[in-house]
Amino acid sequence: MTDARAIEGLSEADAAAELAALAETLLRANQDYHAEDAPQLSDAEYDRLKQRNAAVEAAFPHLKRADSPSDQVGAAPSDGFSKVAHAQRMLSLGNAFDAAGITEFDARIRKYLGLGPDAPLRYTAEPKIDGLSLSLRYENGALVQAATRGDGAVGENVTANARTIGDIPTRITGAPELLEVRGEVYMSHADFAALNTRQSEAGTKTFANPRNAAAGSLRQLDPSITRSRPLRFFAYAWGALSGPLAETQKAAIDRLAAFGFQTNPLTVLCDGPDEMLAHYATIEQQRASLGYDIDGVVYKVDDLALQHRLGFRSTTPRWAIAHKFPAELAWTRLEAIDIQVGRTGALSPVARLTPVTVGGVVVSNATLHNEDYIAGRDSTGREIRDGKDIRVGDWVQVYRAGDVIPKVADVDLSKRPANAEPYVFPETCPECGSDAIREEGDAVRRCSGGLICPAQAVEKLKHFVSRGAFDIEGLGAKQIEMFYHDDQLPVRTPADIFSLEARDVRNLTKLANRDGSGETSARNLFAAIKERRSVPLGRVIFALGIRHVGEVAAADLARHYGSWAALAEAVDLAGPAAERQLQADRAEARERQAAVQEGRRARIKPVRDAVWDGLDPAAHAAWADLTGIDGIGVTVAVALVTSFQQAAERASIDALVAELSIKDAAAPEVTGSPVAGKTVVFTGTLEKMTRAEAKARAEALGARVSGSVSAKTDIVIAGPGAGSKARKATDLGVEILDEDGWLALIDGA
Ligand code: D41
Repeated sequence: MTDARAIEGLSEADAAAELAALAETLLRANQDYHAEDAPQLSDAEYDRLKQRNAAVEAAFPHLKRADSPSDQVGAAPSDGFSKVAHAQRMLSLGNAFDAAGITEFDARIRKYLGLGPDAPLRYTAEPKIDGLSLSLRYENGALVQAATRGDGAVGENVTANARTIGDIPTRITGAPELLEVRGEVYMSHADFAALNTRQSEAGTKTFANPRNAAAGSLRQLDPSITRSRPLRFFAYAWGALSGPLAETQKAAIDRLAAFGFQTNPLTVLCDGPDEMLAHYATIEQQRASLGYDIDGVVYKVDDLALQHRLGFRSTTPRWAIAHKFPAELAWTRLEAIDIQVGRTGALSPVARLTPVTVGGVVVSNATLHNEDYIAGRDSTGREIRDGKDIRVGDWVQVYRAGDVIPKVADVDLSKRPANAEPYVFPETCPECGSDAIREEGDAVRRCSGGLICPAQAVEKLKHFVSRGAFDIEGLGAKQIEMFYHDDQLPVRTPADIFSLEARDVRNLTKLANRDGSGETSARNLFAAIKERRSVPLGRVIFALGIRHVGEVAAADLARHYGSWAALAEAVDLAGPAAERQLQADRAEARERQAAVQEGRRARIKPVRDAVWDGLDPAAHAAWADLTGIDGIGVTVAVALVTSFQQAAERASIDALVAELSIKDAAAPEVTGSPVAGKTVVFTGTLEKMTRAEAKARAEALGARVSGSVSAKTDIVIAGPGAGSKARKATDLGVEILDEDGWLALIDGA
């Protein structure tokens, strides 16, 4: 069974039996290795069995098991849950905070779908339960797996615990063969109060709020403890499916109810923003008497075919939004203002407060944003809080909305101590002493020390190992601090993480005096690091911690360039152009000022264009291509290119890349797509769908959509009014299609 070719001729029954045996052996091996600290298999044998398992699964995909070793992306550590990859990503929800946010949501959807303001469009509206989301996998009606959301792609396996929850059926009838049900685990107010009473009588930990209690109860290693906790579950969505549930959201939810799930009784259909807002008001009125915490209302497009057309952007569906309830407030004393230095050098003032309960959570720190905010001004110099500044000793209002960091919102001057002094914002970095500089037009003062500044270096490393970035098990913020300051085995740059094991010739990592870690945790750490040597491109880009390059921009860049080599080449080529861009911005500012002084109209375009004269055309093209990526503005592009040009930064990036095997940004799994991997450009007017939908559809079929035509372009889709881009395509000999030609090409794909 060592030879993958032996799969030819393997019967289905034998394959199923072999997968069962492999699952048992490999899961056992994981246990031995990570938990029991007594490996029974050699690494080579383990790898061989894992490959065999993957080969059999590839030949018989329908036989893949719910507990397949391929999905065990991180082995169960002795002190945690095993990880499972969600068959379909668990998305998150975009937020709106007021009525305008909801009318904009509706307008955005209509625009995307090309619907006029009067075309009928229905939504569901339901309370947003304040619990934690869970995905339940049913195969042939049997509950086979329950996983927490985790980072959306990978969650924790809490199957044994989920089985103890009364609202979660272990068997359902009439459902598709494969069904992933998604919903929220929560605790009622009454059950929460009773639990806390029991806990305090037993002298054990009490919980701050029902949400924490639910999370703490679900994440118990001993399922009998979870069983003793009064958890509940509302179903509100689904993931992977072997057959459709219904044609509308509401009907699909009703089917989940028919399978035996609890669904929220306050779910209604609405004909547009007016009805949605009316239902929001109704739910808000009932909030206090519901008996469980909710933090807003969720709206979803009802028609599932439209949901499908709308799709999602990065991690949030375009067809749903959460309308959050207003934040909660409390007053307390400001005891001190501390300055924290972030990974991009930003000096952030943090309020240290006399602890106060805001909406069930004790708050002792809050953000003060920046120096203008403390002084009572916004970024344009206008007054905020009627110009009241904030001083140490003041009585301040703390504001908390959902999970976001609490902020100091207001100050009560009548309670200001007589000796309170205006706050003086530091002009040097409190961590490294370098000048802290505030650029024109930037609200933030930044440490100029770069990687010399320990705070910046540490924060960059923490970002590097965080969720969404490298997410290395056993290497969190605390361990990073420790390793950063370690003289014998220092980790000062991301590359140092990957050379840790090789450098650790004296087995320092295992010494018990390091945070109590012993042999096992050292080995687990090295295994976790090794596992991350192979990473998807988007994660690497995000992990670099470049200013303005968040997860969404990183994903956009990865999709556009496809490989690290292509990205690095383009960014290097674009180098000289970024400098011109900054010059052009400065030239424009000068021209505007001069025009005001001379009492004439500013001539922006010629002034800006002049700056680009004589630039290497390749640099110009690379810059146009980069800034033409949808979602990548000039700000992101400048930040990206300049960070690659800074010597210390670049050395750190190159050293890291040398340690990694970076996985190309895989085109989405699309079989039979005629445009997978192709670079396409839309230009001119499209008549059958909006530009946004065309782009999303092309990307879903594995194409890269670019904003500018170059030799790398495969197809230009030119509608009426197409101009220079179509001409350029002709010059370069790039294939040009009209909209119908494009639709015919992708038809049925
Ligand atoms: O009640 C909720 N907390 C709730 C959460 C809900 N009623 N519906 C939701 N729908 C979704 C999508 C549209 C992405 C399926 C959600 C969530 N998501 C959600 N909760 C936490 C992250 C995402």
